[in-house]
Amino acid sequence: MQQSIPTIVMRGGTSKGLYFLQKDLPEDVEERNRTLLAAMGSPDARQIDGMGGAHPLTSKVAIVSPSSDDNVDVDYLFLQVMVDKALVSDGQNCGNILAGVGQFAIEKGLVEPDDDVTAVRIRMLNSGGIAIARVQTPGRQVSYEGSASIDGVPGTAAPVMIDFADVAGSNCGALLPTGKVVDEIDGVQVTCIDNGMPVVLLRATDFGKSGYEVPADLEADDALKMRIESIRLKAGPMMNLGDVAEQTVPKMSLVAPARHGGAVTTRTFIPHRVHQSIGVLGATSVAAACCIPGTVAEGVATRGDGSVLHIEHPTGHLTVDIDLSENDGDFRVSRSALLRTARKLMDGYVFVPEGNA
Ligand code: NQM
Repeated sequence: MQQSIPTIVMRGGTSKGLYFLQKDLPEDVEERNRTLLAAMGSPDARQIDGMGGAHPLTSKVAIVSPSSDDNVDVDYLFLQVMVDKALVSDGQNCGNILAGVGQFAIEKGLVEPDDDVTAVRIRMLNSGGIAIARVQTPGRQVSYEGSASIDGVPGTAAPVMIDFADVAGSNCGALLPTGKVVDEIDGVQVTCIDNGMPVVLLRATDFGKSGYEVPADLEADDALKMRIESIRLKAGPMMNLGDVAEQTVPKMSLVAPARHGGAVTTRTFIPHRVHQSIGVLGATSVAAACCIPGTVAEGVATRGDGSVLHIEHPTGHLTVDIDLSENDGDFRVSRSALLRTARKLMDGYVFVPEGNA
């Protein structure tokens, strides 16, 4: 007999995943991971026997639970289910999937909706830090429809404003985990940064690239991928992440001058496939690097006077509002905020074969 597990399938930002209540999944972590691999159809490049969409951006899981922390409403654990490996990783956060957590928590009765807009305070278990997601709840019902659009998603939907208060250094211990604005790895200048996501910035031109290539062309370049992976494996320990061979961080962002009026253009390895846009916290980390003098973004990025930066990516741009200040060479990010949308796609049960749950 197959096992049925309640789940909501949600598009969160430019990603898609299964959202679960923690109580509906096995408590034992190995058993839970086996269940999630079976639910997604991993390991298999096509994920043909499961719900996964054969790409890391569509093989994601959110686990939501009531929080023991009185300052927040719910806890959110993000899990990346590898597509072609029997591996489930809690080693990174995901701001796109985060965009659907508030709606899920309200739908499942974990948060009482206010009239009009409900601010859901979410503790992010992977990295620490709190996010506030403002969910549209006219008449105290979650509304998914609206006029907000985000690049990388067709059409429009209800806006979800997300505010991050204290995510700098949440994965690596410091905004600039190596203590420097620039390091040299394999003879290439890099900037290692963590404003919510560990990211290594690299100048596209240092790899003979324009930075405007389509993701498929970068993914087809084996020599480029080997160079980037070699740098990533060395950057991991330098960023206090240890051995990152089996981890999905740090992300590797090639940067080039913006072409559409934004601050900078990115092509981001996450870390082996190239993102069709850019991760939410990936973008807040790139935005922070653009605001700090002396990083590899200097001379590449153009930063206006205000706090708003448009981070360009293969399918448009992601706008980040960032408050970054300097005190005696110490950089502090007091707030990063951005707009996302999310949409409920299916509410029901996922079935996994007996022996996997
Ligand atoms: O950086 C993909 C995504 C992400 C992560 C990845 C994300 C973030 O777009 O906050 O959202 O970098 O693995 O879902």
